[in-house]
Amino acid sequence: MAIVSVPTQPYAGQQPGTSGLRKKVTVFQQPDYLENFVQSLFDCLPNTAGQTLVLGGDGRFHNRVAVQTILRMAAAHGFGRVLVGQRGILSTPAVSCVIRKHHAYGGIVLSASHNPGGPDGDFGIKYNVGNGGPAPEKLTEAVFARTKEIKSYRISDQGAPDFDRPGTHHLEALLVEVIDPVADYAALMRETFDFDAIARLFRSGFRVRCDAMNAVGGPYAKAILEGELGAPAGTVVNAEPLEDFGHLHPDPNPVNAEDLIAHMSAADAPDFGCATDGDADRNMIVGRNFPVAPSDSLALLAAHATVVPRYAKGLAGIARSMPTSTAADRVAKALGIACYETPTGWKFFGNLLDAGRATLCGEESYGTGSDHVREKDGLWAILFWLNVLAVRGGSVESLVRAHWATYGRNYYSRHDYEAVDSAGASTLMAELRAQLPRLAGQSLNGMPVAQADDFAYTDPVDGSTSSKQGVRVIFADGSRIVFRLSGTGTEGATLRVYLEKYEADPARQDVPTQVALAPLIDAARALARIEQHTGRTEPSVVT
Ligand code: VG1
Ligand code: CO
Repeated sequence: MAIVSVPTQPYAGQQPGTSGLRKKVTVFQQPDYLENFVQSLFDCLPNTAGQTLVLGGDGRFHNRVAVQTILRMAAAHGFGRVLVGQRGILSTPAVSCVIRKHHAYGGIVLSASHNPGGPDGDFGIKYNVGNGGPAPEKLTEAVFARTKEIKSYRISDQGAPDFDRPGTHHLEALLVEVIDPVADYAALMRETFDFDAIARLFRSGFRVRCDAMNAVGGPYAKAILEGELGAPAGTVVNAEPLEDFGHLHPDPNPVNAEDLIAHMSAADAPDFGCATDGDADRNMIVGRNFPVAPSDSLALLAAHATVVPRYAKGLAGIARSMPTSTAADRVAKALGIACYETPTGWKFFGNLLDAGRATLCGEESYGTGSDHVREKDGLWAILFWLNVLAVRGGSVESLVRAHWATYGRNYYSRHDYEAVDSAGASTLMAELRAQLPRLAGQSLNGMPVAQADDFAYTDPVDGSTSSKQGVRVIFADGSRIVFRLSGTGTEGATLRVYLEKYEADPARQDVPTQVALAPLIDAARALARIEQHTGRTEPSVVT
């Protein structure tokens, strides 16, 4: 058995986006495509000799092949140990948890998250650093630069060991430990939440429907909700991770999780509905006939955080991504704690969490998390809600309405124009940017603009800067329109338009969201000339 050096040619465009390198499966199946990227990554990681790497994925098509390749490459690179999830399975938050608990050097997550899977779907690879969080931009840019000049990669010519059963194997000098994907994560949840209170809630007859969408959240939700907390068998549905997610699109929003929405609108609806995405870092919360906006969820969890044992002493601060609604800012203000506004993507929360400046973080895209790991965490958010409901009583809807009555309601929606022509989308953004200097002081659709800019961020901890993170138009009453292009799509470009309007008066908090936002929607379409640039009169997805 030997380590061999294989000559290779660079591939163009191996550029990590918002959340790792994400491409069609067919792209990843090209000869040496994954190998080139992994070698480029390893080349950018200093002092890995003898270190521990964590490895797993969401079980989608190509996951197993990729695990085998990466094990053989880790063995050729001098790592001491790889902790690999049994059957190649580890959710994104579980990778983060395992890295931290075992003081690993870093970890690799094989997932294209909420993108569709299967042979015609997407695949992805993300690298997480020693704090358990996504690689910072400095590292992902270095890896991309390296992919352009790679000439060879190193790999063991030995076959990868069996990772379907627990056990320990040697591959060259590398120790491969097959770990239970759930155990460390379940232990962390047990330390975080009041499991007795949640178990009592289930014993009282409280009914939950948890839709894992045939993705990686299933084993975690089954073990914890049904196994540990005593929820009846069948509480978790679509619980087996399938290579093609059973043709579901594991993107938990009211559009893609329509089956859950239908169950939650039925006459005999359960008390609480929830879903997780492909890699189980996202969550959707639904009450009876009542989907909760992710931005509201972050604000509400922050407001009730002290009922959770881990946060009993209060929060250090809250962080949200820029397009996320300002509902959390109002809670932070009331609590007298800091609120940070970061660019889109979880990597920007890492420093704030490490420095103890923020405890809870969230994004409008169904992502919520805290300092318990360095990723957003779907099941954690579900358990947080159950803990709050168990202690506070009431229903999902009554909790949200009480929140609005106290803090006001931030009407919120995101309009996605998916798979549009890339050149048109770039021109649209360029035209918007060109208009920025003269927008402030003007009125759009009768609404005076207070501020218009291209969001730039300086990390308060390490001083690093990120510019061009999204065009935002802020109106005099605090309403906002944000425009940005997605960094996770694999077809053409996706334009995201984020819309937000604040309403303090409880008598006006019950308008349908799209109606409440209509003047902003019209203003956004006209300002960005969306139809002219994309050819679309309507968004493809509204959440
Ligand atoms: C999207 C979301 C962003 C999220 C990212 C990764 O990015 O908008 O909030 O952090 O996906 O989520 P973009 O660039 O397409 O807007 V996941 O669940 O893929 O790790
Ligand atoms: Co995800």
